Amino acid sequence: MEYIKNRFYQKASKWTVDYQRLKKDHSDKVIAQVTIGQVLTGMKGVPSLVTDTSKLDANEGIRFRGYSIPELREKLPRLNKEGEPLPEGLFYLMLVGEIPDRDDVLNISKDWATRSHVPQHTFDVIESMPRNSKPMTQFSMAILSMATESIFQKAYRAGVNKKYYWDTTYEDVMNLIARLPRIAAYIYRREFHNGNHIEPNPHLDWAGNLAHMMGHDSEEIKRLLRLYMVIHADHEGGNVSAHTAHLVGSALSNPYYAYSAAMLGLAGPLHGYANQEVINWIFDMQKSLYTENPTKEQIADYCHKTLKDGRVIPGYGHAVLRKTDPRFTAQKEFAEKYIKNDNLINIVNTLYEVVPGVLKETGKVNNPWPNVDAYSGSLLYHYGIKEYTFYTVLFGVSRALGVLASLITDRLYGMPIERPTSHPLEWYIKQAEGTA
Ligand code: HAX
Repeated sequence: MEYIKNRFYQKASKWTVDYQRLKKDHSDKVIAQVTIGQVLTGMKGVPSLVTDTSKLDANEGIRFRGYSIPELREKLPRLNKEGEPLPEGLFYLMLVGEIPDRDDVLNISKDWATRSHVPQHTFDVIESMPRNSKPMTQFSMAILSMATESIFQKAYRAGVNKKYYWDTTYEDVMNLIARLPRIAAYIYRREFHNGNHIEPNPHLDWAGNLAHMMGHDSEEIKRLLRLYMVIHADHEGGNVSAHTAHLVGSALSNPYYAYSAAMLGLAGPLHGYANQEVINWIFDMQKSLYTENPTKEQIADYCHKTLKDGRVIPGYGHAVLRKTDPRFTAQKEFAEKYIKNDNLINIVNTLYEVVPGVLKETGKVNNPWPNVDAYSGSLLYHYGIKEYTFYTVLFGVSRALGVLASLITDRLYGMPIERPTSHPLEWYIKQAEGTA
């Protein structure tokens, strides 16, 4: 599969020249000012990262190398006419910067199948963890345990020239992505199917094989997981999981370390764990209202109660977006096309009518609209993946595509260790008062 690596290198070498030229000739150019408000609210809007794979617009949502989600669903190769695009194609697009043809995508599927062997000690690490370890803990630990396999780390220790760091990073990234479905499915089957594991099928695509190894072999679930893996793959560079992978990777930690750390960020309830919280919260609502079919008014009351209790409504709001997340819309359209009358999906749709108004009433929520996590759980649940404490792992499998593609370019560009400046609170107070 050398040709994809070579194609990436041809394209990315030109970007590297731009990166180095910008650094050399324009380092003094001022591009933004930073306010105290930005420092105190999570550095929102501070341009400080270089990420080529995707860009998030507050109103329009995500574009991957310039393509919106509807455009990707139209243009990326798929296995059959009716299906969803293969995530392999999105990975190629994010890495190389061009829409791949069908052969490129099938070749990546094959390449990942040949790289997908998970070392036995990784399964042993998973097995050694108590049954009450959260699936995301197991997932992150399993990824970390594979650092023994890092080709980058071995090459670094052997004294490889820094201009070749990207090459072994590429190999690690391809191996790591290839193995994630097996690891995720293993954790799932251990946790929810008495350790009755299912071997991979090397003839299946990456997402199809994940569904197969989880024991959900229908074409419908495979189609859903392909969509799921595409829409969760990247969200520019500043979100917690992407930023963590970049930050840890900037110390030249190997890709297994960087991605294991990223997964611990994704596991937080304000980030990827929100996809579990949504379902949990809806079930709590049904229990507390003694009905499976709450009315619009009951749902609105429950939302008010959640806010009164000092909690967030999961699946709503975003640090950057200011409109309905197109990843939410893609899933809603999928449900409208394929699913007739599902109770949980009906509730998710009613929430969409109710929650934005409730959040607007607070006067403080900057984005009252739903994000990707508001819909995803209800679709998985509908197709029989009901074990919602596992949902963030599926998000984690997908997120690898974007952030690890970025890690390869980080290394090719020769990005330095990341090291922003911090000050004591007193320093900011003096700045505000003009007494510094
Ligand atoms: N419910 C209740 N209050 C909310 C809220 C929500 N869904 N979204 C924001 N707020 C509150 C914030 O907690 C904050 O309150 P305080 O001033 O009292 O601290 C205020 O509104 C302003 O916050 P913001 O500027 O609108 O939002 P942030 O950028 O600080 O946070 C979050 C963005 C996504 C973390 C936030 O909207 C949230 O907590 N949402 C619910 C959890 C969620 O769905 N997370 C997933 C986000 C998408 C993602 O990363 N997926 O992986």
